[in-house]
Amino acid sequence: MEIKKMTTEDYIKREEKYGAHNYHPLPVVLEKGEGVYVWDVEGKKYYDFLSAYSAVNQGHCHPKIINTMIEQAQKLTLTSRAFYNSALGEFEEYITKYFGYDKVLPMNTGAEADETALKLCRKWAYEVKGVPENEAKIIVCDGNFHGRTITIISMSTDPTAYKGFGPYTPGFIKIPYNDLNALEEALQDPNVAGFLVEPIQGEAGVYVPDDGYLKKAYEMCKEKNVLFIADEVQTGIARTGKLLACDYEDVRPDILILGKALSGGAMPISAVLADDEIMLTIKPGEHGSTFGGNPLASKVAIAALEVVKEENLAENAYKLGQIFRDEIKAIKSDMIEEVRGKGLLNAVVIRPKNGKTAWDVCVRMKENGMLAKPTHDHIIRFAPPLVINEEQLREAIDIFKKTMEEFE
Ligand code: IF1
Repeated sequence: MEIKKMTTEDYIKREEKYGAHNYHPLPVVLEKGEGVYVWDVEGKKYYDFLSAYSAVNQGHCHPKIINTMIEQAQKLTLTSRAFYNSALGEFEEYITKYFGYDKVLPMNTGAEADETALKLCRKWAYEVKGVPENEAKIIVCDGNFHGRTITIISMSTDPTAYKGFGPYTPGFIKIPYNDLNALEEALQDPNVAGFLVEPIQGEAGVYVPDDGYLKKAYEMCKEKNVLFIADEVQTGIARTGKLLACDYEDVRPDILILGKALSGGAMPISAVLADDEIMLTIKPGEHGSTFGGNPLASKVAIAALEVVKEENLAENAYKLGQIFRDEIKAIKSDMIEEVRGKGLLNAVVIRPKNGKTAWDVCVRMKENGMLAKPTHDHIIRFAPPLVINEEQLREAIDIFKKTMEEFE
């Protein structure tokens, strides 16, 4: 029998037929990755400028991370937390010293880590702050993205995220992002326990708040005995040119939420960091996860964090991010409306032309050997693995430049 090689079209059709339609991917089918590159099933090579939404900051299949993974996978992968395992404590000590917190609570996905932070905040409100039972409120920002669970979409102001999934979890106050007056007003409520914020709003379209916003917001929270909770799932782990985006303003969140690049993309690993006063309000049996803190994840996360330091990824992101924005701003195209971002988390706002939108730009860019994904119709996010070097970055910028010329 003749075996016919599957085409890109075949792969896409199979997913369409058997998979839920909760995504609309670019028409490219990837099968291999290394560093800043990925290859599709037809052997075509691309620059990856999405990095799995900033999960592969360390580059695809980083040898140190993968070797650690293989080694641990052959030894012990999962015990559940019913027993101790020999790797978890090592991870806990490593990550708490790395970020400077008393304790860590390990989970798997970003959404779970956000949920964990919300539970911690509420528990702290009742046991430490003295908020009356079931009255705690948490302030969140319009345009936020923290994941897909029912409680998290209850905080969302994006109908695509929440519509049709009610009833919603109560207890949230929504205020405009980057608006200190609105925060001041919301903080007047004595039952407010926390302020949950992304230091840069990713999904909303890479919105960078004004300088000083995070610092001032933090100080205002302190004044009212309210926890400052930073969702650094996307911005953390060197993406924005510092280890944490909050580092730009010397803000140390009371609760720090990490995910994505905590594993370098090898597996889902997330974590919540806080000091004892907060973390110890959750007692045995009150929270957890079958996979959270598993030995495989523990070893992989240590390796992934080591790579960030060993390869100076924050410094590289800082330096190359500057070059990226300067070069993109210098491109003469009436389709480029705005360039914004920090480090290697950047967005280009696309002005539609002759009916061509950000989606068409991304499809053409794919044909030219570079992958990025539009968000909200008119924004393209550019977030390459942080192991990218200047020569590779400039080559990718040239691909974007050439692509824009094709729309002239
Ligand atoms: C999808 C965006 C990125 C996040 C922040 C928590 C989570 C995320 C700040 C939840 C997840 C993702 C999920 C992904 C798209 C994506 C995304 F476009 F929505 F904004 F990264 F840019 N906090 N972000 O950004 O983490 O549970 O997914 O592990 O397809 O939904 P998760």
